Amino acid sequence: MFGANTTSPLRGDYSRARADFTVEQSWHVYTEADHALWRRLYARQSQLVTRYACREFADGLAHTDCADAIPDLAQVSARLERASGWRLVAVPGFIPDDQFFRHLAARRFPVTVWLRKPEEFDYLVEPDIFHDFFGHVPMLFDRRFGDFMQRYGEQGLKAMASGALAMAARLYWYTVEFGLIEAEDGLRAYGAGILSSGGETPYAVESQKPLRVRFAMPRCMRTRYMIDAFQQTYFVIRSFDELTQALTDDLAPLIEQLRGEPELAPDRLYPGDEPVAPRSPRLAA
Ligand code: HBI
Ligand code: FE
Repeated sequence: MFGANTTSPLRGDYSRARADFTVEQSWHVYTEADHALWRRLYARQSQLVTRYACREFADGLAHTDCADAIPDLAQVSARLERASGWRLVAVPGFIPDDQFFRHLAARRFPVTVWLRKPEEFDYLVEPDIFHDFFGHVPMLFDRRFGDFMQRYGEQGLKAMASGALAMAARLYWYTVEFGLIEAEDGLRAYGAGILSSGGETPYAVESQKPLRVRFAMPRCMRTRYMIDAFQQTYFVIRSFDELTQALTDDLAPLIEQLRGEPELAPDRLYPGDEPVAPRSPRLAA
């Protein structure tokens, strides 16, 4: 009994996972140190949102109401379900691709329960609750974006069955994780990998270093990516309808067409690319 509330949820504890890889969040198990670290992470990232995130992300973040403590997933899930028909489920970490796709196809977003250590404040390779929640949940309050995610889950299952998982994963990577949008008020981020990273948020929108290319499905699905450094290429959409539209049709014919094509490098432009300029650091609200 004296041991209660002294240990945080264990990283990668799959021992209690159900067949669909969900677990109980066990919110009471987070320590005061965990909540304090969350507040620091939230404070840093939320301050970047006005300047760098798209409107949909900013609106969604306000709905999450999670500045002061690690969120109770069941509570946010109930609000989210009323807003967009999405729900949140708790998972121990990375789950198998087919299970991940199945959750998305059913409008359930898997959120990892454990929080990074203070020494991992700036970056970690695996998703933790800060990345999964702060990065992904705001956009799920947007019904159109939610529709895209659901379709991605459905098409991802089919792509997997036809041996094209890599192409589906690249589409996810360059949109859901690292997507940029050219909004009315300039270039902004909507990708969770960008918006959960203090360093990559200004980099993705303003730096002269990376390439920015107008989003096109075949280009994006052929491009390799790195998981342990800032991206070298970002793909820019004009509207979220463009994404939903891209997945309206069956992906299978495109996948068949691309199957024999070579992969593209993440650090160069190719014929047909439409470059997009970074946002000037001097402008912008
Ligand atoms: N599991 N928890 C979790 N989070 C992910 O983002 C994730 C996953 N399993 C598989 C997976 N992603 C990939 O299939 C997709 O990114 C394509
Ligand atoms: Fe993610």
